[in-house]
Amino acid sequence: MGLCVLLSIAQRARSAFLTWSSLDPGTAQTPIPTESLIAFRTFRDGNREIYVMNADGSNPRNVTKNAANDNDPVWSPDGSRIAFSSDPDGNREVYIMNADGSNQTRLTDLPEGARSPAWSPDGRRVAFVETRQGNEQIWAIHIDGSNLTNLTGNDARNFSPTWSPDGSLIAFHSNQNGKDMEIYVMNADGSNSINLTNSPGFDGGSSWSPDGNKIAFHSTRDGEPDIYVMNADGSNQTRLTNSPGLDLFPKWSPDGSMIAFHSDRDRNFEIYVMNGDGSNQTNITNNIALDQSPDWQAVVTSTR
Ligand SMILES: [Ca+2]
Ligand SMILES: [Ca+2]
Ligand SMILES: [Ca+2]
Ligand SMILES: [Ca+2]
Repeated sequence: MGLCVLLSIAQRARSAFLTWSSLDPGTAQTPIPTESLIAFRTFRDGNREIYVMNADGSNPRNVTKNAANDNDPVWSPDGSRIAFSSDPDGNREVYIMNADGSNQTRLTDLPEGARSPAWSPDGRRVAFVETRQGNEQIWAIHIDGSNLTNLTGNDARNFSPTWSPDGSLIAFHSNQNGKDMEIYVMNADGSNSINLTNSPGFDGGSSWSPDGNKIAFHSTRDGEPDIYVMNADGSNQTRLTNSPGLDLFPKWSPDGSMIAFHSDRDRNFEIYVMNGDGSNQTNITNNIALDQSPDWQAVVTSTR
């Protein structure tokens, strides 16, 4: 029975990536897997909500549907749930819900609040940022609410955790060198923090490629925020976007061929997707409201 479910998921995932569409068939082909989903946050309904849309931008739907400020959506590794941050009872905490928005449940309960959840690849833990102003720390917690652990434990500001695909490492950005924000990688238990970037300006928003070989990130090293990519050891740092807008928070597609990010290059924030080499940058939201923080579903789930 379990094998049947696994086979079903594998077949559905495979068919998703064999089904392509093009947003502009008259010019360059931009293949986007139409059956995979992107979660994002938007202000189009008057307060921040988590939406889910097809990866070509079609069929956007509000899944949180509440009066609170819903932010930072991230898919569970099996694609069945979404972690996010929200403030329905006053301060911002990490929540988990089913992908259709049902069963919204608070995971953290910290006096200073929590945000920026990141799901571990084995689905058992969530890393997040505890928002103690000026001393933000990376923590991890089991999804049953147990084993709350401060992973950074330093005097610096630490943000945006993201797990390596094998679960052994967490990338984040921090000013722990006493200068400006740089991307660091530490062991998943918080030990052995290593600086991967060492450039003037803000480096952050890292996202690990599904094969573990690359990290996409944003940086202001060339003047204003753009998307970059580097090898996971920090070598070969390469610029992918060159727009006058704020290009931020890249996230890889599940097959590693594309990168989603948000940008205000067209004067309001939209979700864009591009090929992994920076070509074919395409606006997939096209909505006058603020659209930000995309996260690409890793696996197409069985509907059962
Ligand atoms: Ca809301
Ligand atoms: Ca820097
Ligand atoms: Ca830019
Ligand atoms: Ca928009």
